[in-house]
Amino acid sequence: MSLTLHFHPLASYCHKVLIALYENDTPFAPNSVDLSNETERAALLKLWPIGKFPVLRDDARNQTIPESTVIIEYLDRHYSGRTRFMPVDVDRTWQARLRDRFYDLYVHEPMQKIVGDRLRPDGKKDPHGVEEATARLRTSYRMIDQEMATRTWAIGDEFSLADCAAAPALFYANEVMPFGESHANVAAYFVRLKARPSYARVLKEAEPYFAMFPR
Ligand SMILES: N[C@@H](CCC(=O)N[C@@H](CS)C(=O)NCC(=O)O)C(=O)O
Repeated sequence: MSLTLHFHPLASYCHKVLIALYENDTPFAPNSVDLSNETERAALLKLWPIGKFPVLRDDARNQTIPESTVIIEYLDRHYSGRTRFMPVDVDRTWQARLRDRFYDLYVHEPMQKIVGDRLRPDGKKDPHGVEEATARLRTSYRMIDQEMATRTWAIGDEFSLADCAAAPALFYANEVMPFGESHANVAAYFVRLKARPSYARVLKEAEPYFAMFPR
């Protein structure tokens, strides 16, 4: 098999790439990495010294691709299928990239800040950072709620890279700061995402690991 995905079944950015792989039934070998295992961590660092997953290895093209957004763009170009993640229309392309950046930087990142703080030992917590992250999430929910009032998917009628980014970001953000009844359009969009077979499969496979999530 040409493609290997180095990932963890609970990791949100890995979910983003799994959605893209499952959308098109792209064949790949999954390699689950336990970062607390020194050998497995060293192997990941060898591939990508930053030490974060997902990382895609493509033996057929002799390429190692880190970063979820870049992996999805790579899959779209070299292993394309029925779902295209990057729209062909140039204006739709930048809109997909913008929404992808938005969900990564302004939903996923503050969510990770809040979750990460829960894992910090006493005396090393960062309440000010968590306050800033909470405020950022609040703004993002408001923006998403407005735009999803008239859209099915993140950029309109077609599922794209941006929806792969949105699903795991919203899933875990909702765990740390529920959308609530005041964000009905965010909640309805999230229901659509969860009903998408690719993401439903990701969540099902992650289920046995959810107990590891710091609630
Ligand atoms: N910008 C990266 C972020 C990847 C990332 O934050 N991955 C997390 C898992 S969701 C990770 O590897 N965490 C382990 C660590 O930072 O040590 C991407 O889009 O792939």
